[in-house]
Amino acid sequence: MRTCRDIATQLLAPGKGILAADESIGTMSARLVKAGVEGTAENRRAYRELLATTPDLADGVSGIILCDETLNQRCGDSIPFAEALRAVGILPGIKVDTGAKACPGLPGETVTEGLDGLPARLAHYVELGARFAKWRAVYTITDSTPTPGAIAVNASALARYAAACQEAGLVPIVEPEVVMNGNHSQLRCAEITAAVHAEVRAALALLDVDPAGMVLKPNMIVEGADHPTRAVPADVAAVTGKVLQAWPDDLAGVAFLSGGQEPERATANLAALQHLRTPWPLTFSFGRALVTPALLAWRGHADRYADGQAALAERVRANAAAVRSRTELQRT
Ligand code: 5MM
Repeated sequence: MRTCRDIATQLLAPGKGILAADESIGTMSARLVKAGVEGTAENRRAYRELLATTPDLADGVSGIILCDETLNQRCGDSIPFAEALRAVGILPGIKVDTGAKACPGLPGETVTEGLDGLPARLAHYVELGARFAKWRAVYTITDSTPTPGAIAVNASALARYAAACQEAGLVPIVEPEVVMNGNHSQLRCAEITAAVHAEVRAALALLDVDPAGMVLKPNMIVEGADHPTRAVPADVAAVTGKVLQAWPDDLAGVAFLSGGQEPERATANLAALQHLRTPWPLTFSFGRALVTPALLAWRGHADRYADGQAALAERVRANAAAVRSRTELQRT
């Protein structure tokens, strides 16, 4: 358990966050194609190499979440990705779920799969150099969802994943994501997220998952993407803080997902969250809010490689600065 606690401490190093670059092959290919780049294994590898080799990335990034494909690929000069990251002081992580799949008995809802054979896969990922893992459960808000059944089965799977990770010496990132799709209010997002978290906490406790050896990756509490008004950062922080306060004091830390917010809004909300007095650090584990500007600046052009890296560096700098502001705020 000591190992997980130590790794979690490194992941949550002051002033740093986590880069989620673990899009599945289908998602990554679709995003490349949308940016005008062919969705091939080599282009997915080249794009991840662009991200991972961004100069001074370790100044603001403690860990990068990869997918299975990338963990088995090499940076251009033949070094496996995990080794290349560790050489620059970044912890390699691995997404170990196999995706949100239609849940039998719950029409229109999903359960995240990947538990079959998980201990053996985790042992293999440790051999490949991974030090932490990620599993994402997905909850969609409609008038009738998420149902208690979807909340229960996903919590159970998250807990079994987290317990297996800690037994394997990998820090589990536990990601229950209430997605922004829909026109729901911020209040409804808060109610649903609180219910989801309560079930996840209970499931983790039943399997004796050590809070100090895990990272919670929640959504910020915002209104649905189609809602007519937008909560300002101070409100997002206040409501998110209320939902999070039920987590135990010895939780290693909270690393938010960006969830489809524009990059600047995610950063502004992250900065506002630093005003909360919480027993755990609050940082970022953004995917799209960090990498979309980089992909759009690069678009597969060799002569725009540095532009892509500069775009990522700028988003990392802004989010790391937001997180660092906590130290100053807590001194006052
Ligand atoms: C990077 O995207 C991750 C994997 O997505 P798929 O398996 O669906 O392709 C995703 O889990 C991501 O880590 C989180 O949603 C956080 O990313 P955002 O973009 O919400 O910050």
